[in-house]
Amino acid sequence: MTQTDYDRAAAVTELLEDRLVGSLAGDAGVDRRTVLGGIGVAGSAALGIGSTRAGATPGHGDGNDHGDFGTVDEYRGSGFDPHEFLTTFNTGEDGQESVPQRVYEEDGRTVREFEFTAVDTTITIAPGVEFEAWAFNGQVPGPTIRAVEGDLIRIEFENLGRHAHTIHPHLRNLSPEMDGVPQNGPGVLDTGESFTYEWIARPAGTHLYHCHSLPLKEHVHRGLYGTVVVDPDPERVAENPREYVNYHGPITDEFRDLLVEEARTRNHEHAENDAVNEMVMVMNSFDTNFDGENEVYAVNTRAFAYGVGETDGKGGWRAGETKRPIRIDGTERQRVYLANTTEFDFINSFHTHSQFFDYYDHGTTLLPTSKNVDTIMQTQAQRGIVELDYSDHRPGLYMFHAHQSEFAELGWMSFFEVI
Ligand SMILES: [Cu+2]
Repeated sequence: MTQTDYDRAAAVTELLEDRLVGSLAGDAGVDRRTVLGGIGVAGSAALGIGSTRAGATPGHGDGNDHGDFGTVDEYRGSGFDPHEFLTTFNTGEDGQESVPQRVYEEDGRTVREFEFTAVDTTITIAPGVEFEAWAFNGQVPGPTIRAVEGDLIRIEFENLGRHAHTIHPHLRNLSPEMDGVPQNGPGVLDTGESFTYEWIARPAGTHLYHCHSLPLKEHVHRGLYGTVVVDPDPERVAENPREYVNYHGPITDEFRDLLVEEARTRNHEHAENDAVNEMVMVMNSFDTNFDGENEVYAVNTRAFAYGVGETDGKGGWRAGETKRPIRIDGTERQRVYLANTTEFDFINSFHTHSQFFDYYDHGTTLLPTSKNVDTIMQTQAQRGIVELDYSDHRPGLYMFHAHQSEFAELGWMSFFEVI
């Protein structure tokens, strides 16, 4: 890849980003200095507060009478980094500082315990463009939880936001009180209230959690969502191989071994997993003027975060450059845990240039549900696993993006940099 190619990619990214930021001029939360002067300084959140609160009021079912208990300023500038988020899995043993967590045995079962809060906060979704979010642990998307099939996920949840929230898991959960909906168990949790959710991690796959308070679309769109990655247990796969395949033929010993081997590569406690480069991509969107349509689209919140910024053309990025492609080792297998939390649009998509990939819908099978495709779509809350192999590609930049052209131009456009 030559200097020119990087320069061109940077120019395209910059053009799209400038156009996006320009198009938001006048919307809530946009820093006018950035719009007018092109200065990449985030600020002026105050511009957005009045109008976004007004936008939150109509039809609001969970009350807004808790005064100013909220923690608007607490997490501002916490420096959410889409690149860091991409590869951070909270397993109880390892994860983010903003997520207190621990792992221990209880009644013969592994418990992975996390402390979650819901807070009102301000997040940056493009240079100078801020969004008044409701967020788990101050970040959008919320922390990625990772467990092994059969583990107990225990979440001590405290609502520090101004609105009533819940955590609803997309897992096979047998206890109605743990479903995180208004009509069961604790129902919605008002400001200052706490509840401990317990879910068995099952089935294996890529799943979601999100707030289920009403109005639902606002509680989701404001940022209260995240993913739960459940790693398959190779021993269980050996005993119940049928549950992990979309295949009706005979299961030979060889086939069983193949499935067990695949399960090991998916399980973070097995050495085979180290050979796979794993990433979490949450496709999300933001309605910055609260008109019921999205103005900004992204993977992991920041528009064009994985675009091309200023480079030295030799594989080095300018110091402090937050916009950069996802650098991958071409010899490694690439695995993307992909989820769609886009509100207001029914479908989002994932398209790779110069590459075809395997896709595992919901990640619940160990055989691909789509093989050799370059585009897949996900409806709201759908998720899956994308597996990519760039081992025969020449080093350089390979674009991937939503193949709704509009989404790509409004932020959901990225590059892999194969090295
Ligand atoms: Cu909520």
